[in-house]
Amino acid sequence: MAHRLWYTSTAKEWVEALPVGNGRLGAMVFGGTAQERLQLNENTLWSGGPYDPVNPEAREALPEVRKLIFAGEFEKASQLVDAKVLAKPSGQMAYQSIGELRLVFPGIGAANDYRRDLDLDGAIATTRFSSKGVTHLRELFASAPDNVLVLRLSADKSRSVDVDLTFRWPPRSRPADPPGDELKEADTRSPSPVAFDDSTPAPANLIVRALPDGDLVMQGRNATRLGVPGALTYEARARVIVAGGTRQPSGSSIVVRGADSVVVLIAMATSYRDYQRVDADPTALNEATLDRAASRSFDELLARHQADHRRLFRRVQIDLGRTPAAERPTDERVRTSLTSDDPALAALYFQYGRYLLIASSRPGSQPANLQGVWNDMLDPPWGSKYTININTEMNYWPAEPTDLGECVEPLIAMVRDLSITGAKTAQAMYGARGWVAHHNTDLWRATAPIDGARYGMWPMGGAWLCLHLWDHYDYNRDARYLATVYPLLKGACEFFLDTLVEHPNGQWLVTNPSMSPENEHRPGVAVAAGPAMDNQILRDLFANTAKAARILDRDADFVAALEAARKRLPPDRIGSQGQLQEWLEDWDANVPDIHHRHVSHLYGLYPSGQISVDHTPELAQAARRTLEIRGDDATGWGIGWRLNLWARLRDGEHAHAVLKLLLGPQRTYPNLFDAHPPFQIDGNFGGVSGITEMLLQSLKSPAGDDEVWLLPALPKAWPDGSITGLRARGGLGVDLHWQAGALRECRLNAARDGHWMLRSGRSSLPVSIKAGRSLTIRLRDGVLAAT
Ligand code: FUC
Repeated sequence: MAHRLWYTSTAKEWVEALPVGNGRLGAMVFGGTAQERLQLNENTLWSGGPYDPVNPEAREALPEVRKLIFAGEFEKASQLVDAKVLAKPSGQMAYQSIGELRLVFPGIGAANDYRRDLDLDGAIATTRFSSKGVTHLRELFASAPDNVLVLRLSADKSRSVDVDLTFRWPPRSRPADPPGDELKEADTRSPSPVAFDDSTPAPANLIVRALPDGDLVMQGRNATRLGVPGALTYEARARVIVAGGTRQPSGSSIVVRGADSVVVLIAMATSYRDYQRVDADPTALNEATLDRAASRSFDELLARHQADHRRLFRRVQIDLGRTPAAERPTDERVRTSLTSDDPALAALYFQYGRYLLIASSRPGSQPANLQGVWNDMLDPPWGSKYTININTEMNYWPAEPTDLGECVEPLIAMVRDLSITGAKTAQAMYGARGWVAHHNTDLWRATAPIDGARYGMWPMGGAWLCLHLWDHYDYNRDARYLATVYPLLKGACEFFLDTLVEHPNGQWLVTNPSMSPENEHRPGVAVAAGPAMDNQILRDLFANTAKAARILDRDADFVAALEAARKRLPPDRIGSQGQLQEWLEDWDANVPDIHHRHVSHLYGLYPSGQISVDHTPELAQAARRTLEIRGDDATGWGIGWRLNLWARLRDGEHAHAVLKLLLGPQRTYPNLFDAHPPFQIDGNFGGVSGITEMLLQSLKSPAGDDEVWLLPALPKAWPDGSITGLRARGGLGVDLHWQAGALRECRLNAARDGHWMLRSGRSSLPVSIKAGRSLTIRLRDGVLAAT
């Protein structure tokens, strides 16, 4: 089924422009007619250079901080963390836009029959309009196999393409924000991007020029930030290939006249090799890339790109039904989505999210950051970095279930780096073995706590990321892969074996200092010992690592130590309001913000499966109570998380109401980017996993069996539909078709031998399937049966 975003007018703001990306490179296209902008990104262009911000004073201060926390002196503990424990600098580096390619089309007058669109299946953005009797067509895609952006300008009359091209640095910056706080949307949206903004002077050392041989280049140096000197050089290079017509360099522009068509190949690179080495040669890289790409025709480049994209994208197909609302332009659908009946918008959002993950996270690229790979600023909100107390994890929630496991590779590679930088932090700050990462990281893999005690004093970021390493195994069960990440899991555990401390009750082992991200339990104070989320994450980390050791037949003593520690982690507790307690003490009713966006203590329900309607009904009920008290409305990602949680509670109607909020104009921009606000991509990805969780859940029973829930939270609004190509743990492919609100047929395709417990409503059916075989299941009178 064709999934397209489409519009009848030019983008007026960045959040109306359309994204293309190949993991490494990103571009936003505005669809201007007489003037066009491609806002450009390269995923290693961040400020600063290799640095290690660990504060050596921390080690001495931490025992005192622990004491203060156990004594209930939270304000003092928080002040001591601010004074002695935070990293130096206490902020990290920011992801930078490289700038833009500007195109001016001198011959173009008033445009009619205007349309621009993004075809998610073809991964190509197109602008089409006519002016003075000529129809103009502009196509843009980002090729992973050829590592370039490809733009073609053409017209239906020969010799009709006249264009001046030049590069320009990013047009604007923003004042820095107080860390962690919510931003005002007005501070973060571009004024009128299609009209060029020339207000910012060129950064020092920036060069833009047109070379006589036809390349346009922009070269520069990244920014210094927080005293960390900019250590990267970068280059954007466009090769302008003209059919018919003339091409002339002119100062910092290339001037094309009377062409039949123009193909512009854009390569971008920096001197970044890895988080320690910055000696790559961007010019040599770009020249080689462009020479290779220019040896292929546009059609060949497009065919290679689309084959590559479709290999991933087409694995999953979704149909949630179609109403007349689906005939309208995308921006209108978003504007009216709160009141319209438009199930196809949810399907479009689902496939758009998969498109965005494919476009922002590919083997060899950086992981998707807070904005994927798309950022038009030098100083974007929260540095557009990796916030690993929810946001980065959420980015990867849909990857395994929607069969984009390859896209997780950059995340795994980042954790590998963090295990090295984080080992230094563990040693220097805590005197501990293993490795630790706090609530944020960046291109340079900084791992020490930043921003302030109430945001950063949380040693669990690396441990949470380890769940993704494990899930990548669990969806595929490839022991060779598991052996490659086992040392990372083990190192993450070692840190906690060394730093968990005995609670004054003499029973529990708890984290201290820590916090429940980023919620204050009294005004201005978040530091605490053993918040619920930490215990839940550690239960998963210890159990998964012990399982991995057993599978790999290693480290029996270590497994015993993990199991002993795991038994002493505090259990989840139910508080006086019937809610799941966020902390060891029942503070929930008196916190400054009972509607806080984070729902950290519900990690146990989703993404983890420790809490479930079947196996821990009281805790599931308490989680529901917490969600009711917290309320549905939140930031974009906050709503995205709530969606997944309501799906796990198997409440399809509530999940659907939350999804509507997410798709509403407050939380979704005209280009379907998620609005925190401002734009933050995690909500897009949380939305995809939430829709998936409504249709299929892959869980573990306490005995360790793989349970597969079919249509666990199907809402009335989607009576008929299908989704094919989803994946469940253990290498199981799942296709679902439903009718009149009930399962019609489920086809299971096993990639490896396995046993699964299928569940639907009150019915369950154990199945065993051999690798490469399929099985078809039907629901008859509410009972699952193999056909
Ligand atoms: C966390 C969240 C904020 C924001 C930031 C990037 O600090 O609490 O809402 O998403 O990350």
